[in-house]
Amino acid sequence: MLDPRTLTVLITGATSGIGAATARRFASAGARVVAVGRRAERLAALTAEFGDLILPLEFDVRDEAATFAAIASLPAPFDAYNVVFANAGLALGLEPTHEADLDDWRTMVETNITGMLYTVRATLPAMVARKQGHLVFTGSVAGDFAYPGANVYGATKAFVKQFSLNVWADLSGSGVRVTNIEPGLTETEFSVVRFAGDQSRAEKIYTGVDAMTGEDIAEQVFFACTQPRHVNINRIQSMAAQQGFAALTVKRN
Ligand code: NDP
Ligand code: 8X3
Repeated sequence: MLDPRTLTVLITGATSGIGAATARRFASAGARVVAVGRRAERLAALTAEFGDLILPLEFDVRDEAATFAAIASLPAPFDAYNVVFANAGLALGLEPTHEADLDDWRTMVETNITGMLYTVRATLPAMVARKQGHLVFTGSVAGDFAYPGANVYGATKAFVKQFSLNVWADLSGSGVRVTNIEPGLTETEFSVVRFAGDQSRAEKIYTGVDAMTGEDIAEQVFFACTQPRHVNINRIQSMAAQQGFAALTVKRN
């Protein structure tokens, strides 16, 4: 196992849910963490908790110039990051394709795909040059399995899945590893965001089911990143134990 104290982990979406839990998991184990998000007060809380192990970095992943400038501004020793967790993302709405909001679609594509690509392009060259690193993505079961209302969200996660495999095709043998984490139902702020702040609708998603937590997923990221350097974990797909596959539907006359 790799000593986590040798890791400097850059995490997008570190202000909430899976990213925040992952920041805490690594910092608790003595790793340095570059914590990225837009909500500065959440980043400040992480810094207050872990002190010098955290470097807060505030930018919107959809902003290409801000992303590149923020990464270029990293001071030593945080500039020697050797794990990048491209995790920031969101779902908006659950309407069928013919009723979905075009602005919601645009925001999901710009965050989950385009923003993720900016993060990768801004960080990866340095890890390749150092011949050491690890690129971790947050995909989703929604990238593999269809469900009503997932239309563009699920498609963005299918992009993440195939992109991660293609990046690995480029990088195997380079010293930089690639992993796609593909969670199912995980209780975070995800549903509050999906339903535009409607707390009671969000709560219903997790009612009567023991959903996974951000901490559960953080443990998977930690596992993948602390494997010995000769091991690459390509994908980790997980579901809540009460979750399953929907049967193929038949809409009868
Ligand atoms: P949360 O809503 O709790 O966290 C989302 C994080 O993404 C926040 O830290 C938010 O930070 C950040 N973020 C969103 N948009 C931007 C942006 N434009 N710029 C920078 N940061 C941004 O949800 P989760 O923790 O659940 O989501 C994390 C990832 O996990 C997402 O990619 C999601 O699709 C994926 N996922 C979630 C599952 C679930 O059931 N919860 C299951 C499978 C995958 P801030 O608002 O401060 O900028
Ligand atoms: C989040 C999981 O099933 O809500 O990616 O789409 S799901």
